[in-house]
Amino acid sequence: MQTAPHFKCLLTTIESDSHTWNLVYLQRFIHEHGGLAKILGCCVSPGETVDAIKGFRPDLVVVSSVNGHGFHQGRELIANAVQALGAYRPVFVVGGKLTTVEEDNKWIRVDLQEAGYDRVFVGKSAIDDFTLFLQEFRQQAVASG
Ligand code: B12
Repeated sequence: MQTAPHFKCLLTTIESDSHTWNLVYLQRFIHEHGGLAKILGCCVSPGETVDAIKGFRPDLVVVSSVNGHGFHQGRELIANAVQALGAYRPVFVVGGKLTTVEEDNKWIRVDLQEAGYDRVFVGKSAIDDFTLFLQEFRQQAVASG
């Protein structure tokens, strides 16, 4: 039996990224963890993401990128969003293959969290870490009604 989703998620990417199977995968994954995930599309400008956040009012925004430009354009995106959204602030996470040098990904996490993301999921443990994150996110959503 299908249960109603416990939280709303907007699934977006950066302006240069035309990959789509990462988005489809994550949509199914978030659905399996109790969320309703709307895919905005590929090659999305920061302005389009901000407009969609204002319209859809998600609890969670997931930025996924695999083309190697996610680190720089992901920073642009969060800077735009923080400035444009004001007091309304959904949880923002970013992940995927964000640079071409991901062996050393600690600095990527630190930098993007300083830029404004709540969590950054990169490297081999990305999906395992995201699973735990989604389990906690769902529990909090259920607890807050
Ligand atoms: C298919 C593909 C394409 C297709 C995309 C078609 C489509 N409709 O999506 C086409 C041919 C268009 C393409 C183009 C390009 N591609 Co391409 N592509 C691939 C390929 C072969 C598979 C990607 C895929 O669909 N995987 C399946 C999905 C389900 O997995 P995924 O994308 O890896 O996502 C997983 C994780 O990354 C992670 N994840 C992703 N996002 C997030 C977010 C969060 C929050 C979390 C937790 C996890 C997470 O979870 C997903 C599931 O495990 C990969 C190589 C590979 N084998 O991975 C290269 C690859 C992604 N492409 C690459 C490149 C460089 C390009 C091009 C620049 C090539 C070129 N010179 O033109 C262009 C860029 C186009 C653009 N503007 O973005 C590089 C990226 C390099 C990097 N980041 O270091 C890769 C890795 C190939 C390589 N080894 O060099 N590509």
